[in-house]
Amino acid sequence: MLAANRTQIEQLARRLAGMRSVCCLTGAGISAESGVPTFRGADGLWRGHRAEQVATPEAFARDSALVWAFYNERRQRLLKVKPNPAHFACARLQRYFEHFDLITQNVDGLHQLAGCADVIELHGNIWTVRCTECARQMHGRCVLDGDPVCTDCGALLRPGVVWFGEPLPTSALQRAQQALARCQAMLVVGTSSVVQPAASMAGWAQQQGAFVVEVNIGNTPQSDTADARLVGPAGVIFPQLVEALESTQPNRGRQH
Ligand code: BV8
Ligand code: ZN
Repeated sequence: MLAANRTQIEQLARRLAGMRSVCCLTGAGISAESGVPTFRGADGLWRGHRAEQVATPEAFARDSALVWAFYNERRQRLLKVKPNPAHFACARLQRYFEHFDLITQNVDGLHQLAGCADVIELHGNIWTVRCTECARQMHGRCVLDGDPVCTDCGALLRPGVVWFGEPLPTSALQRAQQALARCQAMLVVGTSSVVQPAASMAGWAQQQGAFVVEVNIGNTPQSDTADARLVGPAGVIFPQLVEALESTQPNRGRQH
């Protein structure tokens, strides 16, 4: 598979340059160059467990200490990582287009650290915890000790992420659907396109006429249906795409 070349990137930039509304769906691959392990890549196992086995309500009911160990280890690692050029390129795209909706499956908060606003977090955020009994919710970039309990009611706290088998937050899903309905192009970046309902979103966008571009280092179930593909690491390709866009119409940028 040939890596994307400059000509492909410039061709795509010319096509996107005149658009007003673009959306972007990101997955674990966009954080890979920050040193964050992906879910299904070679580094996707945690102590022999797959995420699907640990990131479930059943696993938490069965062994909350094991699940908290999984999340605390990820928190520990995430405290040390920084956004990479792909995250910063997303923030520049948000300033370039009149409407640029960023939808992410990631829970690492790196898009926000890179300056992206109004990030639509389909699967929640690893820095949020919520009470298993009352409505208490807290957010903080730190590692928690053991099984953390609620300061209001004393019940066990859980990670504020969406586990397998749990519905996505209604507000995030509605915002994503609005973004998909209005976008003229959709960039699908660094996702294996296997987790539902995120994996169906590019098809929804395409049905209403959006031009779908996949940015990935490999093949996915999405690859054959995408209208264009840029093969290679997002941290290399995305900044090149932004530079090509900005050189086609340098004075673009949303009027804040
Ligand atoms: C739900 C939070 C319904 C936790 C995560 C059909 C329809 C509907 C549901 C299902 C269905 N079939 C099965 C289901 C259930 C399930 C599902 O989809 N299972 C899969 C495994 C088949 N879906 C759900 O349970 C969802 N809920 O549908 O609810 C419902 C309704 C009402 C009432 C009850 C239930 C909830 C899913 C959310 C799960 N939570 N995360 C946590 O993070 O701890 S999902 C998890 O996977 C992460 O969020 C991750 O982002 C996401 C997707 O993975 P990817 O991001 O794509 O990462 P992956 O490693 O797979 O791939 C990385 C890609 O990057 C690769 O392609 C690689 O080539 C590429 N790459 C690597 N490096 C780079 C790169 N690309 C570019 N540059 C690089 N440098
Ligand atoms: Zn509580």
